[in-house]
Amino acid sequence: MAVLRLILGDQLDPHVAALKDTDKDADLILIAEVMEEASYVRHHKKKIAFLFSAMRHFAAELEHTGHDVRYVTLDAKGNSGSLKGEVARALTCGSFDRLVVTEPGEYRLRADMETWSDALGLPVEIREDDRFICPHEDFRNWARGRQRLTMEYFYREMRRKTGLLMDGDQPVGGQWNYDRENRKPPKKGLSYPRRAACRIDDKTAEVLALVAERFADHPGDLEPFGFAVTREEAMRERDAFMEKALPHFGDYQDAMVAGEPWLYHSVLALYMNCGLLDPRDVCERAEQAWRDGHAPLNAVEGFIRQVLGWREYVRGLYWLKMPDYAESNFLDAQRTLPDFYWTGETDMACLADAIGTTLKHAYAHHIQRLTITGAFALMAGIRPSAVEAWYLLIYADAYEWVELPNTHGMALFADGGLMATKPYAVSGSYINKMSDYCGSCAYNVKDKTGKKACPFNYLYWDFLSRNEERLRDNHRLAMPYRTLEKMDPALVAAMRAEAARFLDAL
Ligand code: FAD
Ligand code: DLZ
Ligand code: SF4
Repeated sequence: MAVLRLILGDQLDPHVAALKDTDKDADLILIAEVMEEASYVRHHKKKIAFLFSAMRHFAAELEHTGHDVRYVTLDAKGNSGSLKGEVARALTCGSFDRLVVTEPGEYRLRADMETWSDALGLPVEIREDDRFICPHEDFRNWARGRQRLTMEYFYREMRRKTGLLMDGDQPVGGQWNYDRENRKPPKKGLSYPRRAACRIDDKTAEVLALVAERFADHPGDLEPFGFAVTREEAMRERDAFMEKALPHFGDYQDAMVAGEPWLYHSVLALYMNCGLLDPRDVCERAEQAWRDGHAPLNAVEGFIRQVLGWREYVRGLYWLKMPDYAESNFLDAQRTLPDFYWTGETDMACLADAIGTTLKHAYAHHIQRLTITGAFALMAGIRPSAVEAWYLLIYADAYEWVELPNTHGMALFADGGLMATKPYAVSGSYINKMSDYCGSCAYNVKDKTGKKACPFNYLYWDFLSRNEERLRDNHRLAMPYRTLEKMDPALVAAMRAEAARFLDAL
């Protein structure tokens, strides 16, 4: 009997679990553009266009290799609007003895799928997603009995397990971590590798027209559109990164430069997350670049730590802690998200650049997400669910398994420190050190009070003061709390008043 195999928009890999034992002569592969997935949050237009075009190209890739594919476009006649509805419609096209899917990356959809067997009246097999390097069971075993789930120890275990950057049982170069050599401020006159825009073929052009018409009210710029949408193009992007940007990846990992969205970052998360690139292969190629003498160890180790360490770690944490994880609000943050997150219109130059880039490209690099948009939301006390919805819909690489721990845990400290050892609150001086933003800002980064004072300054001290009871015992905040104690109480009161005025006006 035939098997119906459902492939989701972020599972565009011919080796994905649901396709492992496909009988090309009997089975049917279903891929569907559905309104439910495209609008459960108001995804950035470019994110929808990227996925729809990549889905259409993947269907063609499967057909080309002899698979029978049922591809449902968003505007196809009879499109039911939901994945379950499309499975139900596909089941009427033949005689199937079961549905096979790869587990989705979001809890809401996984929970829904658990009900499909009863609703559809046939067995539904949900297979583990082995595109991730750390299976659920291994992560659970690692986490069991640990008081703190420290990423660094997880990462070392992953290095040992995969043999990446290992010399027998020791890390190559004698150290696990080269961060001390990384994270330099941007130098004046640095030139950044140019990113080649991929060509717009007929499929992408059709999708762009569809998205312009059907998702006009979603945020973000649709064009210019330059993302890779085929495996081949994504591999070219991967190779260009390894050649041109990886050698400096570590050095300038935390740098921010106005008008330079990519710097030396890979811009590969969107391709790994939707299945166009394989994270193992990406790590192995980065290691090879070091072995070939093309990129230094601090850059390659820094990059592999992000993919093998952070990426696998947040995914493990998500599935270990969901669904309760999303519910906590350790700092009791209740404010609504400011309007400028949707427009980029603010006279704070750092936020204007990070949000402007985001709206234009559906991309911002990590340190902008963490220390600009994230730190502002943390210090302003924005409600976690509102911030999380924004991050989930606005980035082309965003799915809840990776977005939620990063936002809820790392940026907002809403989990009370399960993921991050301290809240990533930052004052203007940190932003000034790591970027060129402050020079062209309407505010003065040196001032703590007054009309021209940098909001990140008074928000920083107000945040620490406001949350003293909750955060005082965090040993990583001992120094700032000692500084706060020694500050002139009149200055603290003035900064808190400034912060209250600023927040009320948001
Ligand atoms: P690079 O800087 O080139 O890093 C290399 C790769 O490492 C990335 O492609 C990514 O796969 C991985 N990586 C790096 N940091 C992390 C991390 N903290 N967690 C998981 N993987 C990581 N990443 C997403 O893929 N999707 C998200 O929705 C997402 N939301 C985020 C929200 C917040 C608040 C923060 C602080 C971070 C978020 N990240 C997310 C992590 C990180 O910012 C992005 O992976 C990265 O910016 C993507 O750009 P890049 O491919 O150029 O990454
Ligand atoms: C993000 C997304 C969008 C915009 N549209 C679709 C779609 O039409 N069909 C589909 O199968 N998947 C889509 N996706 C990706 C899913 O939302 C993703 O598979 C789940 O969130 C689980 O990670
Ligand atoms: Fe941002 Fe303050 Fe610098 Fe302006 S002065 S760019 S608000 S950190």
